[in-house]
Amino acid sequence: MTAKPFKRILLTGAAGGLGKVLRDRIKAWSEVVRLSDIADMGEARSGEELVQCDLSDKAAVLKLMEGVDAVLHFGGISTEAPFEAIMQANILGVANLYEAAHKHGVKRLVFASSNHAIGYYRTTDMLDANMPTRPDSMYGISKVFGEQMSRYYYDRFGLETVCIRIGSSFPQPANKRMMSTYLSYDDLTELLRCSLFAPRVGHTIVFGMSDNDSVWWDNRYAAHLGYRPKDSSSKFAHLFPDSAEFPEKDDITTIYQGGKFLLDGPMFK
Ligand code: NAI
Ligand code: 15L
Repeated sequence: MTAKPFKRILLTGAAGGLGKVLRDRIKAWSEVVRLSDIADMGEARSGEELVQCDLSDKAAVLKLMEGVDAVLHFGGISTEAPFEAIMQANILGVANLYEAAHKHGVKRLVFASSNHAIGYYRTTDMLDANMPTRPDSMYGISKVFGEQMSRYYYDRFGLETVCIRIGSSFPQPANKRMMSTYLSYDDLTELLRCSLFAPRVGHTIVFGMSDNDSVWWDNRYAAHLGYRPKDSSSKFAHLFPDSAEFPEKDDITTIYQGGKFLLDGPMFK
């Protein structure tokens, strides 16, 4: 049997929606896949190690990273939520993750960032990765923090990260907005493969989208990843007939890219 390129890939957030989708898909790349989440992940299957751990627990995250050569970081709070929860999982959690990765000599991370890091741009704007962030929520701010951790750990230690500003990765778009933000599971997997195997990535920001007809994002600064999406939201166009205007006048959930996240926060007790 030919050796797989990685010895041990760590996938955080393995019990979540995308973690469950990725669990089997990433096995071809690594001899062992270490899966982690704060929640139960079921039974370990062949080639898997399961480690239940809270990202905000520094000692546990340091141990989690032992023997890991690459990280796919999908764990954390994935929507707007009370700031205390976001602070623990997405801010302290990401800081713990980077420090542990550095201490254990991990060479590359992929960070599941989000379109909510730039959700306060308009749906009539066209963005590239060099434009300033405009978060639409405390959740979006936590993703900006993660992207800056990537920037800093690369400049300071040469630890490489691809930050994927994922649009909407679900079986199909749930509304007209997601016709622009849709990222199929196959394209997500391909983008992860490109992020792990591109020879040099430094600190890269890429927009995680399929080859959709109507787009708000330009991936010109991530061309070195070699990502070529194969799917498109166009096959779901029949679900959203053109009768409703988009963006709708006075509806900020269609005027701004972040959609309904703009209305959800901030949440302080
Ligand atoms: P999800 O909410 O289904 O999964 C996140 C997982 O993280 C959960 O299993 C949860 O138990 C775990 N988690 C939460 N707090 C934790 C903690 N303190 N310690 C350890 N684990 C913790 O979210 P989903 O949809 O699977 O997204 C995965 C990642 O991708 C998230 O970081 C999310 O922000 C990001 N993303 C997802 C998008 C999508 O369309 N699904 C779009 C943009 C970003
Ligand atoms: C995200 O960042 C969320 O994690 C996901 O649940 C979706 O809401 C997605 O963005 C989106 O904007 O559609």
